[in-house]
Amino acid sequence: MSLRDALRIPEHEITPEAVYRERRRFMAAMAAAPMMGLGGCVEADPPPPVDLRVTPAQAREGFSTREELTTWQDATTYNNFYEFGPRKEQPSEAARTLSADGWTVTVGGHCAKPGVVPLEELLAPHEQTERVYRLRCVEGWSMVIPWLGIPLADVLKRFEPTSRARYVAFTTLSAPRKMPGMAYRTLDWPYREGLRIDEAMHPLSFLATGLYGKPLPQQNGLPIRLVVPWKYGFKSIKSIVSIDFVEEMPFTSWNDLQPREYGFFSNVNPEVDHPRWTQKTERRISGTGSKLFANRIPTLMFNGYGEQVAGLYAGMDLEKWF
Ligand SMILES: Nc1nc2c(c(=O)[nH]1)N[C@H]1C(S)=C(S)[C@@H](COP(=O)(O)O)O[C@H]1N2
Ligand SMILES: [Mo]
Repeated sequence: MSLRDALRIPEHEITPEAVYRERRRFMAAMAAAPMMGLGGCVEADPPPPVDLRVTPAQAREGFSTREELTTWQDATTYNNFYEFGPRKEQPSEAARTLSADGWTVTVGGHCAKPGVVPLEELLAPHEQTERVYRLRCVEGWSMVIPWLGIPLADVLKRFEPTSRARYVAFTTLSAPRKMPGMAYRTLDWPYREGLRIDEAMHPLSFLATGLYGKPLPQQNGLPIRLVVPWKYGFKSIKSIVSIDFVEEMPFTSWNDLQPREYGFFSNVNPEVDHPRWTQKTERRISGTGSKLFANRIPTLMFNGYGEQVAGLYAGMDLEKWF
């Protein structure tokens, strides 16, 4: 089976970048664009999730944006994927060592249907849809990318998590011989990330299989990665090989490296600065201009997805739980 078959990307949804741009210029012309601390700790448990209801209409509002897209070129050559090295150009310049062939995802923990699932089987029951999301890196740059994929909740529900599943932990492939950056002890490999169960089940949380209608290139997290658009980019873990339903807040790589800099939640928040970078503004990498002179724009609370997600954190002190 070809990767395209495995990913079930419908041919008519493969839109060349030029067509995307045209379509979006048209949309922009049709409608006036709607404008859209430190000291946290992980020893204690955060308040339990509230019962958030997101209406389908509210959710759909978050599924796209009229902002100018980041080019395919920039989205696939300016990457953070430390397993291929710490510099932005390294992931795209690395040898093409990863392949989706034979890829499996191990699902375990508190769920009724754990198992080792071949990628094709994981994706087969689901329709691929497109989401145009902002992605905001904690380093202060951001992109707008048309992703292809599946709502994360749809995939997770198939494994029937039990009531003890309060968090979901994700792990990236660990293949030191294929991933030269793993020779550096930048992080405690394998790369690991996690979400609270209600965050993982939120309609905006997305399991991406592609961008710009094409399967994910290696540097963007082939063959599946998370996109959690209201959180800093590092929560959007790439090249996932395992998913675990757990009771306790899981280990996460960046939080482990520097807990004062990287909180477990890491919701985009212009009011809580990172010790080394302001989070009040961001350098938007979009369009065909130079990355270096990219527009500086204000960063929005929850990356502009507050209407959809703020309710998840009702009553939580966001300086403590940053
Ligand atoms: N496994 C893994 N996932 C990762 C990273 C990484 O180094 N390793 N970097 C993260 C960071 S810091 C960001 S900003 C995004 C970047 O995603 P993109 O390169 O597709 O834009 O991926 C995230 N996912
Ligand atoms: Mo990032």
